[in-house]
Amino acid sequence: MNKTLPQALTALLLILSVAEATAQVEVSQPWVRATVAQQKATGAFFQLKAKTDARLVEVRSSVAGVAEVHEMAMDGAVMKMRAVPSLALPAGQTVELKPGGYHVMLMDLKAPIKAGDSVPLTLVFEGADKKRETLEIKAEARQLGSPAAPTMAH
Ligand SMILES: [Cu+2]
Repeated sequence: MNKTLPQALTALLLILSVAEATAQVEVSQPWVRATVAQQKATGAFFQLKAKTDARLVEVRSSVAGVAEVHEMAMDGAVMKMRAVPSLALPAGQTVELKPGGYHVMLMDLKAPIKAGDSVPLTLVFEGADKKRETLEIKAEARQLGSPAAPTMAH
């Protein structure tokens, strides 16, 4: 009897610490740029903060056939974007995905994304120990800028 309670407590603490360990990366302010008719690609943006060194290695969404992490880079005088295999998330540092910077490209959209829509995103993170963690989030679609604004070219 004397032994079982501490054992139960130890087991409980273990469960609690495991539960805490699963939330390694915090996602805040997720949003997706709403699209206009015929637009087949758009960007998803959010802030990431990892407790320990991690990487964003994969993004999926049921609204898009393809989802990639992109970076913007100057190619001569032209700003271009390209896919990156993963995005480093140094421990404790906020990494912002935003227009003009890193972003998640949602391509091959199955339907237009209207302002106010809730867009499901699945983010896969990999820790320094190679363990993977999957996070499901919802990003609100927002209309930014005019529809006539040039769309990002790939
Ligand atoms: Cu892009």
